Amino acid sequence: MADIELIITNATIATASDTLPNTDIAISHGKIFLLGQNLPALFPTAPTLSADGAYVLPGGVDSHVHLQQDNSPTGDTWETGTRSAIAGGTTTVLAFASQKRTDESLFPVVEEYHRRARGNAHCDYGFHLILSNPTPHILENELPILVKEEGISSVKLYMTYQPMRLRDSELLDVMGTTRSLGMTTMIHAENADMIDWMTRRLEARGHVQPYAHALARPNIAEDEATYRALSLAQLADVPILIVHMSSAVAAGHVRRAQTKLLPVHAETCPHYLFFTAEKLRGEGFSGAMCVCSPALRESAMDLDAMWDGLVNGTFTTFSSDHAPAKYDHPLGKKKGTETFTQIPNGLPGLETRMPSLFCAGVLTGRLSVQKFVELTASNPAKLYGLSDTKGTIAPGYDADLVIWYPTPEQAEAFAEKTGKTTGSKGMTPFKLSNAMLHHDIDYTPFEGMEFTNWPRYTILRGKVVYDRDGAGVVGVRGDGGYLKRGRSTLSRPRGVFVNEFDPYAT
Ligand code: DUC
Ligand code: ZN
Ligand code: ZN
Repeated sequence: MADIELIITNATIATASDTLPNTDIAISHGKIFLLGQNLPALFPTAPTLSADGAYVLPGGVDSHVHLQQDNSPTGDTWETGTRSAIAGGTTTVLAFASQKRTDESLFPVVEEYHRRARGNAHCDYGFHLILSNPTPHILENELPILVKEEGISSVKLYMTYQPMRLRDSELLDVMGTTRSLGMTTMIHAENADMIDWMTRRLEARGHVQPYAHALARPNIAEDEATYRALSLAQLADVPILIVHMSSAVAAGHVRRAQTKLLPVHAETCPHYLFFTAEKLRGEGFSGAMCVCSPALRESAMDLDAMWDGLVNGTFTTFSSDHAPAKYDHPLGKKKGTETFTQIPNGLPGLETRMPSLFCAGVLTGRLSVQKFVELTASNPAKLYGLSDTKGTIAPGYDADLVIWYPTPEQAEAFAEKTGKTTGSKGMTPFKLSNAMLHHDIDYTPFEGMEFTNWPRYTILRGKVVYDRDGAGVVGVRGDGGYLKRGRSTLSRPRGVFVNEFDPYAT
């Protein structure tokens, strides 16, 4: 008889493709063992957890997270960041191991990030590499080893930020290597020279307040770089993902490329759904809290375009880009009191990513629950080489699960159908305050926003790690383990070139 450690009963399971009502989930050795009905009768001694009338969805996979990077001394640590992840229904994070321009080898970089994360994570994790000095030695000799032995199957490349930006020829060289190694290539697409040119002029005329950040990084800088990144990827015949997209025109470039069947993916983030640049005009210096790149956009039309892109498939993933800095700290946001150029870029959002989209998307009917699962868990798992263990609810997969309280309607439907009442009549809507969150940051851009739901339980490989109405975070640091990843199962090079010349032919 199988060793069943937990049975979740009466779940309404949703995956990226289906909804299965009234299903029990039996978990053994941290994996989903069996889905079925009346499973407690089969395994009478197994402990049970009721999901009467509630959705049970795959644990979130947040594929764009910055933790404990050198350039963010006041941000979250691996412990505090992953603690906030599980409290928001995320059970896997993919964060960055970041190479500095002066680093001649990636091995010490990766080892250092292992040291920071090891034994400290509340959820499972993997690393993307940020490449800012892609020497021929690194491309030819080191990346193949990191893919094979460390299971690091993705890189992020920057087209902006002087310390990290790569020239077009460097981007092409890296793409040639990632193509041959089957790595997923993430691109931060903004035109560095446009931004620098605007920044110099703004500062020279005394525009140094947080709001000038948005003026310095107009939509056109994202439009141009996105189109260029797509063109470079087409030339190199390499699949790419444009990260943290924020504007309608740039998303249109992606959409058209996808229509031409180019293997192009894109990501957007919560802050580009909910906030405009008006946030940067907050009282005094408070606009600094919402300084991020790309900048929040002026027009609500861009926000609508991001929602449309989630629904119509332009965006493959929905990630937090959690890259916080404390507000009231001389090395945090306050570093930029003299001029916006010194404000660290980035916002906290790991904990609020899943609940914000669940409430404003699924519960309002704007997004199907299947699409929610696809964007927040299944697609990031597939794109980043975790498709055999994470991102769905099926026998053999890791038992990473989130139980969402039933809404009042779900509770009522359950009662009508079964004659039983659910444990909850549905959550009372509440206004979020930073004190409710589990990160180590002194603000949230979602302060005061109404939430109609929040994960009730988060389960990591069969273990309850978050119990919202009980003791809160009940997991411990070290629960999370390192994930060696494989290659993307979403796309691969097409073997189609822009003319008769195959640039990879030997
Ligand atoms: N933009 C990035 O590219 N990374 C971290 C934070 C941000 O705002
Ligand atoms: Zn970026
Ligand atoms: Zn980022």
